[in-house]
Amino acid sequence: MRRALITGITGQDGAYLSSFLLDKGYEVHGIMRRASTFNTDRIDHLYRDPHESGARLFLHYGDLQDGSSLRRILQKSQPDEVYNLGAQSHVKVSFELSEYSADVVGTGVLRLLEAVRDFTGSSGKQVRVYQAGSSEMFGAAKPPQNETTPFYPRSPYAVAKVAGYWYCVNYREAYNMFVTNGILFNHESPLRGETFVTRKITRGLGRIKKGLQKKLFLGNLDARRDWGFAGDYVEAMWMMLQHQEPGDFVVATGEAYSVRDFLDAAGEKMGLDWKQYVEIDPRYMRPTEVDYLMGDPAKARNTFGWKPKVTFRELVGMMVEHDLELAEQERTLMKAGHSVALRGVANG
Ligand code: NAP
Ligand code: G4F
Repeated sequence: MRRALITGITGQDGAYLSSFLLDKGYEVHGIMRRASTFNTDRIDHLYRDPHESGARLFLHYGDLQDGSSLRRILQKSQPDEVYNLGAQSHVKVSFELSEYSADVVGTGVLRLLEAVRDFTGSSGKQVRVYQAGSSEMFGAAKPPQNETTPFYPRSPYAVAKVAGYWYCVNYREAYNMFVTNGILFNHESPLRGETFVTRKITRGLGRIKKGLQKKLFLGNLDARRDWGFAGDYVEAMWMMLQHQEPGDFVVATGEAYSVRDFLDAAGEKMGLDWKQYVEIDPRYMRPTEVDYLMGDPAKARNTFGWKPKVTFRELVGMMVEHDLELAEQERTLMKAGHSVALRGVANG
């Protein structure tokens, strides 16, 4: 049985990737952070008590800021493949938590690569590493962006991702390690964090539709992104590690839409004129914005045959449906006298 270790298993991609690898017959190990509240909602449905026979998903406390935890977990889990998805992944928040973001997103990659290098040395086991690179690394570079486009990062998060990218290239060349950089453009789903713009929109409009919220406050509506479905993108991560050689691969749909386009599509699907409810709040603007990301995924398509399955409209539709249902559940709880979560406080 092949074994995979995933950092960031409790995040959106971690949940989709775990499910994908379990379906492929893998034993999956995940690194989770200790938190004072439960942070495993996205993977609870995949988890079985390890005392039960047949359990194939195992969770370990660890942190990308703590190299010794990474080393211990590598020894325990003996993985064939490591997927480094852990990150403080919110671009706007990285302007506020800049040193912390640099440490987790940039230096965290170095800690993990060092731990894998030593693990390979002591165990003799060849490990394949996937690094979650980002289209944010292209930042202000002109679209369409591909593997040869020079990076021009525009946030502490993006600068740290560029550092992580180059650590990976360096370890590949210096130690002949199998380390692959995925350069993934934005990918969304009903499991997307609620402070990223797509989910903020489907969640906000869903709550407005059900009478739970009056306004939705957003930032720059003109930014354009290449939005795909997270379920399709985790398949690309896996395909990259099955390819005979490591490399750097852009994963994108090749189409871009503005935040305004997303609002139009979500509003239409909900039967709601979003213009009546959306207001601009400057606190959601970024000190340096990334205006236009649109990827060219030709290399991934030609090298290992990956292409996206879910269209933009289907993606919006699936998120809208999910969040209307969630808002309906909240309304039911409210009617029964329960308090519902305060939204819009987080700086998203
Ligand atoms: P996400 O939902 O924000 O999940 C991030 C994960 O990282 C969570 O499991 C989080 O744990 C964990 N994490 C945070 N700090 C950590 C630390 N110090 N040590 C270990 N784990 C830590 O992000 P995502 O959307 O799944 O993205 C996965 C990866 O792809 C990230 O590296 C992101 O930067 C990158 N990426 C994402 C996209 C996208 O559009 N989604 C595009 C390109 C690249 P908690 O649950 O405890 O917070
Ligand atoms: O949804 P976003 O926060 O995603 P962003 O900044 O593109 O970053 C995401 O994708 C990256 C890949 O390109 C990942 F690496 C990263 O980890 C993350 O997953 O913002 C998208 C756009 C931005 O231009 C932002 O300024 O939407 C604009 N926006 C407008 N109003 C807003 C808002 N973004 C957020 N989060 N909240 C708003 O109210």
